[in-house]
Amino acid sequence: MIQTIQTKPYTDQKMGTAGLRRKSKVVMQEHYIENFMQAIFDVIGNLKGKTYVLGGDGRFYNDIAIQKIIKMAAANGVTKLVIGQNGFLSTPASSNIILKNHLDGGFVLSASHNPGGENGDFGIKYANQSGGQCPSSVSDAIYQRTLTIKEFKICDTPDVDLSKLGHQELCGMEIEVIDPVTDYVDMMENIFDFAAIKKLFANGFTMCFDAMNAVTGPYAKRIFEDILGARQGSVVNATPLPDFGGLHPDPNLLYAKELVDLMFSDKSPNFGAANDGDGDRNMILGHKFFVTPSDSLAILTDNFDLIPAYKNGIFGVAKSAATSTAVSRVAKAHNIGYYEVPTGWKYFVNLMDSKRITFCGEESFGTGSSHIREKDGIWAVLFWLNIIAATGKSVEEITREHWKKYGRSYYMRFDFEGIDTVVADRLMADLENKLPHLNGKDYGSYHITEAAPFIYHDPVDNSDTKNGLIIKFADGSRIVYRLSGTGSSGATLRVYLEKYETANLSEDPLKILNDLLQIAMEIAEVSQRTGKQQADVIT
Ligand code: VG1
Ligand code: CO
Repeated sequence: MIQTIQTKPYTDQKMGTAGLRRKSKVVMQEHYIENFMQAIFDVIGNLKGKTYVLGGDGRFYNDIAIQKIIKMAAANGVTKLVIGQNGFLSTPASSNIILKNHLDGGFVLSASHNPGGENGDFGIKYANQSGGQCPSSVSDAIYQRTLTIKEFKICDTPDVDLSKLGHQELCGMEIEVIDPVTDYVDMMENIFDFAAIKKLFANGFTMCFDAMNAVTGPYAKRIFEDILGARQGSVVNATPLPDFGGLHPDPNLLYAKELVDLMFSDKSPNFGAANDGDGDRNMILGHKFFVTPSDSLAILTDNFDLIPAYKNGIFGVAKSAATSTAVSRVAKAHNIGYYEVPTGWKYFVNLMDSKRITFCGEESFGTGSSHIREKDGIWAVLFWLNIIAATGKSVEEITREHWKKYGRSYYMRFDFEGIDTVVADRLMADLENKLPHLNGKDYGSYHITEAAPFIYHDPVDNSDTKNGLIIKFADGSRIVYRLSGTGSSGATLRVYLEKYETANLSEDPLKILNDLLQIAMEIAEVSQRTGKQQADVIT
């Protein structure tokens, strides 16, 4: 029943910021998934005795890819797979299952916040026993293996019925189909004060959670409506659909438009939130009010003592270099450790495992803690609800009080998409060469104090990673440039801007950051090189 099938290597199977992410049509090519999975199995080596978790965000091709992976795992000698019912599992739920059951790792079939469908994107994230995505040393070895792959192993059997909960067997491998929601809900109940949040809803508090037709619908319905008592219908777009119902499941001001329009209307609910395709990202909104992810991380960290699971104290906090420095001031005030890492959640894993940090976050709508080794969308929403329940304050009041106490980091990200990769690579290389000459230069009232690539030295495994270029100014302002590692075609240049203010706390961020934007465009010659006068996406 086990077949060995000859294959030819693909040369484009290098993982990016978060696993392998490609156009669906690329992934649908003959043996594409098979080659990639065989390379992973080959690099892991002896699979006897090993158990992995498997599931996805339900996007187009999830059902086909999952059957291929099951049959290949069996043929390669994996002892057991734990699979979410109907092939569904959010990224945070998957990480929890690995940690809770001490599994050897897992696979999440998702291109996260990228659009789905036949003309959209597909992806695979590979986590190891840490519960987080494998480190670069492992993904590099897997990529090398994909370049020389000649054959793969697969069981020639009918498809597995993934709708049926419980145990089955395939080619000598054990399969356990589980409810994807239960364990995750248990974990959340053990972290937050559910009684206080229940009381909040019982007293008439209203919310809208937009699951964007992706994987978090069933989790959100169970937690917010069934358990916490938010009124029925509080969770919208709650059924996972293969094409996300045409939505782009990226929870930001541009793509979560339905929710944003509602929250900025006169009759908005008290609280609004959205998650991305695989449930690891979050956006937080109040009535006519948006919380930047960088501020959210700072606010959650500052309020750790309101949450049952953290009230006895936290280790440090970490952020990606591109994220605003808002949380650094909170870390200083609470006298806890503070780390800046490259973009990508895998860089937080060593810091959590070594108890250096409890909380971490990225500007890209990702926040999380050491309860798992991925960012966690619903966790962030519950954290906000718990703070609101404990303080009786609104999202806007909580945020404004935070700014009053710590000052405000005005922050925006500008994405220039679909750039020719050669043009983008040259822009970054030329800019890097120019950086040493920028030190000490003045642009209007902005004085450059430091211009250098961002290099991270991991204190645990001693690896060094270069990620992006940073220009710092005398007043604390920063410009960060980097190329995206999650796109599926062309290059995306991300330009991140930050300016710290202690007095002007209620300005329009674009007004505050406009001079810096012009400086950022000029220094990198963005318009001349890309032909773009302005960014395609601003968040
Ligand atoms: C983007 C974000 C990064 C995030 C990554 C994965 O990467 O900027 O912060 O960790 O997506 O998010 P990049 O390389 O395109 O900037 V998810 O929700 O895909 O797992
Ligand atoms: Co995601």
